[in-house]
Amino acid sequence: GFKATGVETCFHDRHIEPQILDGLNGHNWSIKDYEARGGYQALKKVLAKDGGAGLSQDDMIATLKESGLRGRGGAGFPTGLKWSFMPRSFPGQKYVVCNSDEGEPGTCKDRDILMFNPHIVIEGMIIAGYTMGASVGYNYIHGEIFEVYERFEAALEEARAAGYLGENILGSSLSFQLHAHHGFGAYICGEETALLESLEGKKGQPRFKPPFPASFGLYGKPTTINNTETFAAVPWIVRNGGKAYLECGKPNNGGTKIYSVSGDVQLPGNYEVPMGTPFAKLLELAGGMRPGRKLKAVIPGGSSSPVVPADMMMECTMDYDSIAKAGSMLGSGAVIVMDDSRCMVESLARLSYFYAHESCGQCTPCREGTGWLSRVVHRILEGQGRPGDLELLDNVAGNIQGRTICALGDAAAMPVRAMLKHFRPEFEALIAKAQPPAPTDPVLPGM
Ligand code: L3W
Ligand code: SF4
Repeated sequence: GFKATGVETCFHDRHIEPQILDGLNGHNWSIKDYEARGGYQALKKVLAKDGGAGLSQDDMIATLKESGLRGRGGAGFPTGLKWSFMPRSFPGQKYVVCNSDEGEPGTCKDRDILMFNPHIVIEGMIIAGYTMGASVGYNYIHGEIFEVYERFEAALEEARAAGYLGENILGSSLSFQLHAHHGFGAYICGEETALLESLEGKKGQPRFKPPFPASFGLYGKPTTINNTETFAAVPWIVRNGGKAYLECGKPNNGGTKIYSVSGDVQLPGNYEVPMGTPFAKLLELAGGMRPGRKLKAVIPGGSSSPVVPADMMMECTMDYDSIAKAGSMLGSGAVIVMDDSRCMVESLARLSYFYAHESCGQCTPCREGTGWLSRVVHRILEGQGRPGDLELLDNVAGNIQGRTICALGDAAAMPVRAMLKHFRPEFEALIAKAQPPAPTDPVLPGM
């Protein structure tokens, strides 16, 4: 069973309260409960409804830049910088979009944020609308978690009834409409431009970038897209200040981060801990390894991030910079833990099948290459590997990487290369034991 944990945040000698998953600590998701915990105070602070001076759009951008908040969906792009890209003087409609199309294997944090603390996302999005002058927002929710969509719809109803959404919010000049939309489970619709296409009612296929959504987004209008957890971080930052958020984490890696810890641990679940928490500490929070088992490797940031062997991982802290130094990516924070019972060929076979299945087929290197990767890894697993297969895998991966429209191609190629780099002997051993395939045509004696 996967458990949704409130958080156990202790970092060296400091105790840091959960900022996003606080809704799990004996509270419920409703607006009353959220308000009792300080909910919508950030919006009131921005709009100067708390007797304060309010925060201008420039103040908001400066606060976010100071906070060190980086995008929680996978790329880690600085949020303050992204929000500053939105053209201020654009005369037409602008949009704010929340990417809740959580589909990365291993990732299941946005689902819990929306289920247990939906108003924190709504509040973050209203503040985003205010900051960027966008009066309409959409939350695109993964299609396979319909109960989450229903929960978010219910929270929207509450927020409208309380006057936090709609025209003249809390009697101010701010207007912001927010709508929920659910997809149908295609992984590629989590890519921001495919998401926009899907939201427009078209087939979810990525667009070429540039232009980036900030200049050409939804219906061709300036649009800012952030991950659910990124919006959810904003109210705390507004209430406590950018500096306080930065100091929760480490330089260039501000705040807390939710890690979905899965695989061979005793207490799989979502854990919100400060950026820079040692991996060893996170592993301990997740109950450690199963009895009698040793850590073999970790995929630290969802299936798209390269695997890291145990000894390297135990040296890492959980933040963008430390994981990058280990040759991987923090990604969306899905920490897949593998013990010494795992076969790396089997793990890679499952991953490569996923990417072949989810490729949208738009570009040849990805459409054809992901299929080749999957088939070759599967034949090695099934005892049909051939000499030269590992070179073939590396060659195909190299011909995908950097040659596609979107990051799915890289995401399929990088894990293959990392597995071959760190666990090559496992692949070689299976190929050395391989039996030649049974002939498909009957061969008559003497022919
Ligand atoms: C304006 C520029 N905007 C960049 C914006 C851009 C985007 C953000 C990051 O991939 C990764 C991928 C997956 N002017 C800009 C600009 N932007 N330059 O900044 O952009 P980018 O291209 O670095 O990344 P991306 O295409 O958003 C995201 C990896 O995340 N991943 C996937 C996770 C999946 C989930 C999920 O299922 N929920 O999170 C995990 O590792 O492989 O590398 O907004 O527009 N000059
Ligand atoms: Fe589609 Fe793959 Fe090309 Fe992305 S890289 S646009 S998923 S074919």
